[in-house]
Amino acid sequence: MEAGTPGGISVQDEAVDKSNFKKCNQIAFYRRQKLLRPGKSLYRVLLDSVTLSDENVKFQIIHEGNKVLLQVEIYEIEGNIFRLKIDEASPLRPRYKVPDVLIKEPTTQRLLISHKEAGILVLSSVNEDYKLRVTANPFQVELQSKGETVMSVNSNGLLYFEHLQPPPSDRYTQNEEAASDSSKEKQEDLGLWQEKFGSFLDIKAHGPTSVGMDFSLHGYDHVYGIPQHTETLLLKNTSDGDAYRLYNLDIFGHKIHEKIGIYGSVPLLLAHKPNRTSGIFWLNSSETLVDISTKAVHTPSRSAAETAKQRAVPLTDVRWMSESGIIDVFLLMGPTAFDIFKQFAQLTGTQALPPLFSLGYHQCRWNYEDEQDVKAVDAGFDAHDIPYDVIWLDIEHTDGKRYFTWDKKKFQNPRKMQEHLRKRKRKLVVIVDPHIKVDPSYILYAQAKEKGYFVKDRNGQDFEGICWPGSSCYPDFTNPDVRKWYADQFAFKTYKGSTNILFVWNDMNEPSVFKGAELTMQKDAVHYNNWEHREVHNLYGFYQQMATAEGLIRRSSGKERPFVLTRSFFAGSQKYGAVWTGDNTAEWSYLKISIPMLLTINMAGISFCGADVGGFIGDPEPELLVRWYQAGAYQPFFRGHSNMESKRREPWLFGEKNTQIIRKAITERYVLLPYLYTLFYRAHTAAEPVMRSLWIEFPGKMETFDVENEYMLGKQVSYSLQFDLNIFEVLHDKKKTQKLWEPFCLGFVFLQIPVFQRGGTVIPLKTSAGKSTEWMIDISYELHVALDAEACAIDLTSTCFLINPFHQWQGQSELKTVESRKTLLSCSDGKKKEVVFTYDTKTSALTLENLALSVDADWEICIS
Ligand code: NBV
Repeated sequence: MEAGTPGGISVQDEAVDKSNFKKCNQIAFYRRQKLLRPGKSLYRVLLDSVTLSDENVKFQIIHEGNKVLLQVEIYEIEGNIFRLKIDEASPLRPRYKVPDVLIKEPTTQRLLISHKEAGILVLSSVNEDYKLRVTANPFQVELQSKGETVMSVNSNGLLYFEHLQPPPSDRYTQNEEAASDSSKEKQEDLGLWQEKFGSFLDIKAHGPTSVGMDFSLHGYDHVYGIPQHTETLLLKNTSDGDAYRLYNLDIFGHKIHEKIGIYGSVPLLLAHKPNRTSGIFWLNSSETLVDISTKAVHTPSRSAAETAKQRAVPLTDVRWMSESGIIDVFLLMGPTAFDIFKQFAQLTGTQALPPLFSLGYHQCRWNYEDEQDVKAVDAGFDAHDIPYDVIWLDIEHTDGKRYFTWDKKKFQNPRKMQEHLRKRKRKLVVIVDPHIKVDPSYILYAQAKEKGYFVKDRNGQDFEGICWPGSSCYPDFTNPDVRKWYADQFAFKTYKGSTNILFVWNDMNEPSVFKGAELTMQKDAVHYNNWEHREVHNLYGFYQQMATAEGLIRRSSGKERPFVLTRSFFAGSQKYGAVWTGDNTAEWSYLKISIPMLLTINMAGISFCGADVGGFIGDPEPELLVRWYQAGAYQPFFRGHSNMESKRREPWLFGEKNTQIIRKAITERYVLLPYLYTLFYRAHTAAEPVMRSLWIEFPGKMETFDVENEYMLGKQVSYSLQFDLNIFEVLHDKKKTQKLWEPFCLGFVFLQIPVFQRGGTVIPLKTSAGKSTEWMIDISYELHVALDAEACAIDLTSTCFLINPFHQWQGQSELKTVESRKTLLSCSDGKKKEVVFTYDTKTSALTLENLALSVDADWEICIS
C-alpha cells in the first residue's frame, strides 16, 4: 500500500475539504441553546432548600417552565477559587463528571452565610475579602472582591440545562416511525435523539443532555485563552459569527483565523484589566462552544464633579455551551495573572519538568527512511557544526503501521542504531499513534481484543475506523486497566528494539478516524462504564499521553523523566509532557500565528509547546525557514518537521549563508539552556509560564494587552518577531517603545535575532554550545547582568538562580564570566580576589573573565 494513501484514499486531499467539518449552525445543541436569548432567567432559587456545611453551600433551583429541579453547590477553595456545580437534583441516570483532570479533590474552606432575606443570599469567604451575592429570582450569582463586582453568573439568563428524559418510545405509545411528518422534521432539526451530518448519523441513546451558562466579566474588555484555535491572542467578539469551538479535531491543512477547534482543548479563559486578572475554568470534556461579546456599559459616575456624566465601563459576556455532562466551573479570582496560573495549577497540576535533552533542538521529518538515513542526518549535524539532541522517526519506521514494531528491511537493527546514537550523546523519538491495526496476528491487537480493551460501537462491537494501517480499533484509554496495559507495552522486554534513549510521540489522538464524522470517532461510540464518546471526546489524547508517560516512567523503575509529545491535549496535559500545534503550513502567516497560539497554550498551563519549524505542509522559501529557526530557538519546544511530500529540509541544504544563520540560531538556543531550564523549573514548581505575553509581565500597561508579535521568555528575556524593519519597535522600560533596525538586518535576513534582556536582571548562560546537551556538561557558565537605569548595584539572587539539570553536578562546570554594564566591580568568594576585567566603551559592557567560581558553592559578587 502506498504510504499516505491507506485503502487507496488520499487522506491528505480529503482532509482539506472544509465541508468535512461543522459550522456552528450545523451543531444541534448549539442551535437549541441559541434559541434561548438573553433575558430574565426562568430559574429561581428555593431559599428554603439552602444548607450549609464545612464543605459547601447547597440549594435547589427550579425552572419555572418545566419545573425541573437542579442542585447547586458552591464551594470556596483555598487560594481564591470558587467552584460552582450544577447537576440535576434527581437525574434519570448519573451524568458524566470529568474524572482524572483535577489532581486531587480541592481543599475547601467554609463559607459563611452573612445575609439571607428578601430573596437575597449573601455568602462570605472566611477572610471576608470575597462575597457571593445570590439573587433568588431570577437565579444569579454576583462575585465581589472587597466590594468590587468582578464577575456575575447567569446575569443574561442563559443558564441552560437539558434534563435526562426517557427515550420517546417510552414516553409515547407510538414509536418514532409513527410520529407525524412535521414532528419528525422538528425533532431532526433540534437533533434531540439523533443528529445528521452529511452521511453520518449520531444516535443519541440518552437524548439531549446539553448544558450552558453565561458569565459577565465587569470592567474587562481583554480576554484570552481557550486554546486551541488558529486565532489572535485577544479573543474576538463572536456576536456576528461562529463561536470558539472546543472539539479536538485533525484538520489537515487548517486555515488561520478560524474559530473551529483543532487537535487540543483547554477550557480556561482569562480576563485582564490593569489592576486585576480573573479566570473561568469550565471543566467539561464534551464538545464545547464559547461565545464572547464585549461592550461598554454606562454606569453613573461616582465622582462628585461628574455626577451628571455617565462612565462607560467595559464588560465582557462569555457564554459557555457544552453538549453533555454537568456544569462544573471554577472561578479563579487572581488577582494577578501569576495567581491565576497558580490557581489553575493547584487544580490541574504543573508542567512536568522536561529531561534536559528535550529542551535542545529536535530534527524530525515524515520520514527518515532507514538506519542509513538516520545516521547520515545525525552525521550531517556534526559535519556542519550544528548542535542537536534528538532525531525522530515517523509512522513509516513501523511494520505496516503496527506501533511498537519496526520495519525489518529499513530498520534491521534498531538497538544497534540507538547504540550508535547513544555514543554520539543523542536520543531517538518514535511515533506511537493510538489506532491499532485490525490484524489477529498483531500481538497488541490480539491482546486488546481478547481483554475487551477497545472502544465499542453503539451495538457493543469493537469500534472500527480507518486510519494509517487501514481498518483499526482504538484502545479505550479512559479505562484505567487499559492505560496500565498500554503503559506496560513500553517495558524494554516488551517493546522489542527499544532502549532507554528512545522516547515517544503520540499523534492522531483526537482521535483521528479517516472517513469518520468530522474525521473523528462517532459520538455514539461507547467507552468504559458505558459512557458515550460524546462525554469524553476531548479527553482521549490526554489519556493516551498519560498512559504513555506512565509507561516511560515505569520502564526505568521511576528513575528517569519521560518525554512524550502529544498532538491532542486537555486541561492538565502539562503533567505528561509536551504538545505541538500540529500540521501548520510553510507560509509566513503561519509563522506569525504560531506566536499567539503558543502564548495561549502557555496561559492554559502547558508551557512545553512548540510549532513545527519551517511549517509542516509545503516547502518554505529559505528566508522563511531561517526566520522560523530564529523564532523556534526562543520557543519552549524546538523541532524542525516536514511532511512526506515536502522537500528535504535539513538545516544545511539552503546554502552556506543560510546554514550559518540557522547554526547561529540553534547555537544561541543551546547557550541559553541554563536560563530556559531554570524557567521550566519555575513552571514546574511555581506554575509560571515559560513563554509569556507582554501583558503578563506589564499588567498595568494597556499598550501591551494586544501585543502578539513580541513576548517574554520568563521575566528576563523578550523576543520580538518583526517583519517590517521600518516599524521595528520594542518595549522599553522608560520610553514607551524604541526603534531599532540596523544590527538585525543582513540583506533580507536578520542576522541577529531581536532578543533583549530586561534591565535589572541577570541571566545564566553557557559560555558556548556543544554537539548536544550531553556534550555540554563541562562547559562553563556565564552570567549576563543588565542593570536598569536606576540600579547602581544588583542582587543576583533576586533575579537569577540556576537550576542543576542533573541530580548531582557531574561535570567540572564553573562560572567563568560575568558580563555587566556601567559598573565597577569587586568580587569575593570568602577571600577577596583580584578580577581581570575588560570594558567596552561602545556597548558600556564590563566583562569579568576567568572567575573560576564553583556553581555548587556559595559565593558573592558585590558590584559597587
Ligand atoms: O505521522 C504523519 C504525520 C506527522 O508527521 C504529523 O506531524 C502529524 O501532525 N501525521 C500528522 C499524520 C499525517 C497527516 C497528513
